[in-house]
Amino acid sequence: MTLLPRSPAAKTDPRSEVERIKEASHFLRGTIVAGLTDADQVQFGEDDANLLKLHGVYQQYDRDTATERKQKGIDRDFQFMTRLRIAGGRLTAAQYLSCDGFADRFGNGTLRITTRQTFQYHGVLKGALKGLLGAINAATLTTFATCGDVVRNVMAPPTPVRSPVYDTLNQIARTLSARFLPQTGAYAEIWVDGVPVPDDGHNEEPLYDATYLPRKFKIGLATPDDNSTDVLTNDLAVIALFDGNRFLGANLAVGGGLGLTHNKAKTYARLASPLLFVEPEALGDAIEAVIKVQRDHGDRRDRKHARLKYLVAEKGLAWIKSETERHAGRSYDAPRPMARFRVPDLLGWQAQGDGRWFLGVPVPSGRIANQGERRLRTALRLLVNQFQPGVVLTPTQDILFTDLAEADRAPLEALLREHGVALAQDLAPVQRWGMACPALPTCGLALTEAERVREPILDGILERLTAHGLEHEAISVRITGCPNGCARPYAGDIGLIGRMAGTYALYLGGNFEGTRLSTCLLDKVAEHDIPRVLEPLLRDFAEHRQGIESFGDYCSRLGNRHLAELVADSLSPAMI
Ligand code: SRM
Ligand code: SF4
Repeated sequence: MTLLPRSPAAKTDPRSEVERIKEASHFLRGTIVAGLTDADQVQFGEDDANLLKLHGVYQQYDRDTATERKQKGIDRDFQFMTRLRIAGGRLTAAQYLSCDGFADRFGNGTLRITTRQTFQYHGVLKGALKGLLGAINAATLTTFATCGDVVRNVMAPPTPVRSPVYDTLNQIARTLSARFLPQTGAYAEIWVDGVPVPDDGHNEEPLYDATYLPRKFKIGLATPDDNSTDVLTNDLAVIALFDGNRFLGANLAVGGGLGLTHNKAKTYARLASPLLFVEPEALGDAIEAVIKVQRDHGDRRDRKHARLKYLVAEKGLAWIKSETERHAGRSYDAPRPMARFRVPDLLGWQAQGDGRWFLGVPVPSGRIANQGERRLRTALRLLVNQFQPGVVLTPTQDILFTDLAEADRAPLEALLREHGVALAQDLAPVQRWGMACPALPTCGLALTEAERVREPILDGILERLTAHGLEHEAISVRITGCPNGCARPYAGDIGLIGRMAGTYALYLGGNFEGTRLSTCLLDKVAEHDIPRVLEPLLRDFAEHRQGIESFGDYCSRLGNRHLAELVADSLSPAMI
């Protein structure tokens, strides 16, 4: 890939290269249009590849074939991942069917539900990008600002129970998502044939300015009764408080984020800390004020130190609050006391509260695909076509179909079964709650497999659980191909985090409610050793757990020293 020569001024600029690229891009235009029309190149130059992220497009290559191609002297097989923006994961039936159709027309024939409640396409070729993004926009959806240094897809509890509480949460998610969308005309110009805006120095971004934010900025919503979003892992967590159905306002918590680098203590996972309470009508302004604090003070020199979490940890909450108040021009109350977080299980059939039903269908690793006898993608397309349900994508990479009548239940279930789709009741809890990121072959940062080994790893753990009568235990295992934490592995009971080919760091002791992070017990466990290493812990848990404590709570209570003693006999020196 070509890297533009740096200007003399850039040599003395302490900011990261990405800052220069954003600033020079004329509000995200760069030379993307020229790159798109250059039929001789199957990829974009490095600067445009960086800018494309803000348009929701990631330049990738097929890592499965890269070595062989290199040996043959052929360049990598470049292709693109494209991510949608779907606030709170809500889609209409028509939008779902459009998205499904695009997978064949433009992608690799699969749709992937992400851990932030949206869809990704993989395997899109450069020549198909314009068609795909145009079609997505025609379906009243967008890919704009789903990657890069901006406010990302806003998460909200997927629970489709019909109540003023969930209506309010979804309304807030949609409003925030729209409010913090970049204002530049670049996206419309490039992908939906908008009218080009001349570069006359006009600032198209009143909030973000020419260099946007120092880093990605994630917002999630929850209530104490429903933390399906793992809300405290976001840069900014909005915890809405209700008195019955009356929205009282929200506690804002700041500085969550999971990405870290193995063995680099300066990088770490962190849960958001409560900052302030804000009334309903002032919520958007308070959030904007926090974004401005990060915009102005986040580290623009070192991208590994640029998330809001480092600012919060280093400057302290009092400083963040006073800067937020300065931007908002008012003071805020301290956060209000909250009940303990809970996380509902949304899979299977459940009443919606208005006489209708919703069905939660498990989607392993979020991959909606036809694989052998399991024709999940076909089944879901037929289901949506026939029953016209509402569709909700969940933070656990599953899918909910809403607004179904009692009479729909039997034929709908029969349709899924005819296509070999496993329903919630066919799976053990450990299989239902397991998550994995895409990792190989698409993710350029993957050190190991994740999605492709999820099933064998969970099967191995389930075997050991069953041996100790724990097969009905709700344990969440989260697997990632590197320590960036895309499947939130530090927030579950068991985190398996790619270390180097075939080996994983074992993290234990997070909790289901998302209020405690796990810690690293073992540094390098080979994939095939994972069930064997967990065995003594599961045995001890079955024998000595206190009351109904969860596996994560048990591990946290024992602490790493005690856990290490328990696993000592099953270790080889390489694992420690
Ligand atoms: Fe992520 C980068 C996939 C949720 C932390 N993430 C990536 C990239 C784009 C790789 C890259 O930069 O080249 C991955 C694309 C892989 C592929 O082939 O599709 C990728 N992240 C994903 C998804 C698809 C994983 C999934 O299993 O669904 C999730 C898409 C969410 C979305 O719809 O927007 C996804 N990523 C997350 C989460 C979880 C969350 O947000 O709830 C995290 C941890 C929370 C956080 O942000 O701290 C996460 N992704 C990262 C990081 C580490 C950021 C950091 O602060 O260090 C990176 C690397 C980076 O940004 O430099 C990353
Ligand atoms: Fe890629 Fe790492 Fe994220 Fe997995 S956790 S998708 S390997 S960046």
